Amino acid sequence: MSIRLHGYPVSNYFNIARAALIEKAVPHDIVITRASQEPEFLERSALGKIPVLEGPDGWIAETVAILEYLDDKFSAVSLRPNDLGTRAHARQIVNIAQVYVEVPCRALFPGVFAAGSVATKAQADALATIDRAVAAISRLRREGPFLLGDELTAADVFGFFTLDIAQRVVGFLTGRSILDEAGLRDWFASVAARPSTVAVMADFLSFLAPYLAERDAPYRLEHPIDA
Ligand SMILES: N[C@@H](CCC(=O)N[C@@H](CS)C(=O)NCC(=O)O)C(=O)O
Repeated sequence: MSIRLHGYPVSNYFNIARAALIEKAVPHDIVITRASQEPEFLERSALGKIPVLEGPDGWIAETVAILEYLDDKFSAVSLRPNDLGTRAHARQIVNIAQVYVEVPCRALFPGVFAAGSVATKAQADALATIDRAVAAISRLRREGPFLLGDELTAADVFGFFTLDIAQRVVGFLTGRSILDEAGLRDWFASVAARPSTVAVMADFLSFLAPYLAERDAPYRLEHPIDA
């Protein structure tokens, strides 16, 4: 049975899983699906979230689980380094990116990617958590084009699509560039140039415009500090 990735190209998590499939050269199909709480979808994705992967071993949701499954199932190109210390650092960066960048950043989405707002204190707390996490990722970075040196790892794929969204959100709200402040711009450019990223970002941008219009969102694609 072939691999099918269900999700929507505006989703940073969907984009991570999709970029990993491309990097790993795993043949796959994309099924455009929105998150849903319908009973039928909850059978496939227990929280009703996207992405969810359909394959010979069943349905798998949660992006970290999808990435690890793909590396276990299709090991020819691995996004997990062989060196155990490096592997643990890659996992550490993925965790920091998800818990301390993506989650607080998502709390800011209502005032950026929708016509809502976020209380001043909640916004300040989220921004402080994001700043601390981006500084931590920068501190863990090693010399080379990728976060952990010369080899692309899951930390780069997860980090890129997480920091892309965070850069847009923080930039829109404050005018600051977290990539430049953390000295991560050259790393970001290395990952942005990969064919996997180019393909995934092309769909992200074309799906984002109608998504923003649908929600009457204040965010504009041509924001000056966007990558
Ligand atoms: N922890 C999940 C997060 C996935 C997630 O939040 N997906 C969003 C789209 S970017 C979603 O499905 N949101 C709908 C919802 O939360 O009900 C993962 O790693 O895949």
